[in-house]
Amino acid sequence: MTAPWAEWNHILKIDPDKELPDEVTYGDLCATGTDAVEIGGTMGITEENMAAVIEACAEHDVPLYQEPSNPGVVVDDDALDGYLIPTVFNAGSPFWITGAHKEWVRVDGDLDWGRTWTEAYIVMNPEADVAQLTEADCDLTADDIASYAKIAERMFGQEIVYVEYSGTYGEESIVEAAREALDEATLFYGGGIHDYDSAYAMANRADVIVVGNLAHDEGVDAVQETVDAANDA
Ligand code: 1GP
Repeated sequence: MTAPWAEWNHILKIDPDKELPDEVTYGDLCATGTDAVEIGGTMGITEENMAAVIEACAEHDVPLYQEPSNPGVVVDDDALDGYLIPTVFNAGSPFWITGAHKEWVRVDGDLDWGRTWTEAYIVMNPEADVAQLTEADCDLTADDIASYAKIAERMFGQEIVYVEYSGTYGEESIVEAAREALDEATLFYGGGIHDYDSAYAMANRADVIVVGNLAHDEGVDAVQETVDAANDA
């Protein structure tokens, strides 16, 4: 079976801890033509705010994934197409590589494995909450990135490699290094995409671009531009 993300160009990531601009609804965002909505964030995430966003998006016709930041916020909901679970390859603490995952399985028992996948994150913006929380080593060269991408795919069988610059626009050469290292895995890029041009540039380098803050800061038209760019690239 082909993985769903093999056909995607664009993901809209909605952070349940952040407000939407006035007049913007989850329905408007789901209707931008994004290929999937991923619900997740690093700080301030609770089962309640996760569930509220899932419920708001579930009425709309868009693939819906939860990206839990820790086992305590996982929501069991049939409206979800699945769970995309981060594992941070350059984390300083093993908790964020396999530890949180082990706890989830220990506490919850049998997961719905048919709907559960991992994303091999390489976190690159040291200022981002995700970098600080996971104590990520972001001082990495293009060779380091290529090597992480390669081991993710070849040694650890990861189907998704995610170059994450959350909050800032990344180095295009770094994303290219990941691209060149991968044969089969799907490359996600996220961070600082804020308009058509930035979306187009990264969509030419990654398989899938992830747009987050823009939805909360600017709203629907800005997100729409990035969907158009991802599909044009
Ligand atoms: C965050 O990669 C996503 O996990 C998107 O980043 O919020 O900077 O768009 P931005």
